[in-house]
Amino acid sequence: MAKIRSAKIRKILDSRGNPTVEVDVLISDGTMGRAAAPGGASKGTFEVKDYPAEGIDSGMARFRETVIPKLVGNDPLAQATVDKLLHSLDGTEDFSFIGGNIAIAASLATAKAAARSEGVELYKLLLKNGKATLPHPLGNIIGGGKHAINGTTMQEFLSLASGSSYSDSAFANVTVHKRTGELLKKRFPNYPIGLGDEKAWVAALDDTGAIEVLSDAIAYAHDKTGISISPAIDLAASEFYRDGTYIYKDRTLTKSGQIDFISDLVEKFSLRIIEDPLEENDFEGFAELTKRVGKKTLIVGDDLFVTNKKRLDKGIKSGAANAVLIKPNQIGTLSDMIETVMLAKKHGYETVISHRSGETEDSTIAHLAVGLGIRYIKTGTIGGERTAKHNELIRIEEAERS
Ligand code: 2PG
Ligand code: MG
Repeated sequence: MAKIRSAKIRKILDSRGNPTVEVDVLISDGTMGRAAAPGGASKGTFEVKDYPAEGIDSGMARFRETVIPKLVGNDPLAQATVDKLLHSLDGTEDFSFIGGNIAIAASLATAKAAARSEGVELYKLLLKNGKATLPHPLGNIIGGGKHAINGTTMQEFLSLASGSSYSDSAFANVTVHKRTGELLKKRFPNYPIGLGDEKAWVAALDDTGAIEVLSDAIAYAHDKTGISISPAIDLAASEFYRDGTYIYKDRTLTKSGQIDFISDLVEKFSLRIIEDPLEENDFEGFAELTKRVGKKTLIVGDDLFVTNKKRLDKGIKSGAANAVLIKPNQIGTLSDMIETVMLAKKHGYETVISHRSGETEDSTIAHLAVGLGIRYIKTGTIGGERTAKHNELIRIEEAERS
């Protein structure tokens, strides 16, 4: 049986230039697994802590001193055992001793090492004997919130392409992105237009204006490609919620005003996916909105559920949302993440795996999407750290066809 021989941790740059971590897990048979953690900007309050309060360096030192010696000797295929070990050596509820980003990098590096050692791709190891299905890409087209300076109030305006292949869908989203750039140039001939953290367009639009431009670009891309494409939004509403109100540049809404506003947007623009339309504590508001528009659209909990099984369970019991966003570093281990995906599936909740706004070239979420049969992947449209995931999915699709 192959065993973990050693592990290494290093500090690397993420796409914003912020420090993040990468872990290598080395196996006795000479193989290795490597995984890097991403970083969020609009983080949910209930996520595990990405690093200890003392900082990334102290998390790395604790990992070297406390975790690596105990990882050595474990079977890399025993993912649950390794993940339990990470929890017990950390010793806190929220990974605040070693840091959730360090835990997830170690957990995913172990999974990748196990796959290497078995001579298979990670998605195959996770699939076991199941059939591989590629997800649908959800690409960020226009951005604001915490991902852009002076952008829209809502964080993301996305395009969801459902072509007959992953590759066609990813390129259809690119067509929407390119067309949006042209439309913005026409609309603001005398203003500079740029890209935000996830390479979505940033312009002087209000939120409804952004959905209008997105819808025009989608209509154009549909005509060009013949692929069915729908608009979607991630409000990241906790970021503009203050004292019971949602504060936009052009309006301030109460909770019921917010629910009406979103319901109207669903009707008017046929939005297919709406993420975090209400603040992260408002299970009741999520339930009300789900009752109103949940038959037509997916209401996704990101900051609401933070990939946490207990919070998802609370949502299921109260009818809050009908889909969950899955971000591995929100919960800290692959085993925890899988439990949340399984719980969602058991109760008919849709699953959307997601990048973070600060990313690396690591493409593990592409494998998790296919390996766990996750229906959608939100991982940007363009930009190297985003295309790393698309291109890996294109490779997986090719391997599954041949
Ligand atoms: C989100 C994510 C990714 P962040 O809110 O869904 O788009 O943003 O990583 O900043 O939390
Ligand atoms: Mg979100």
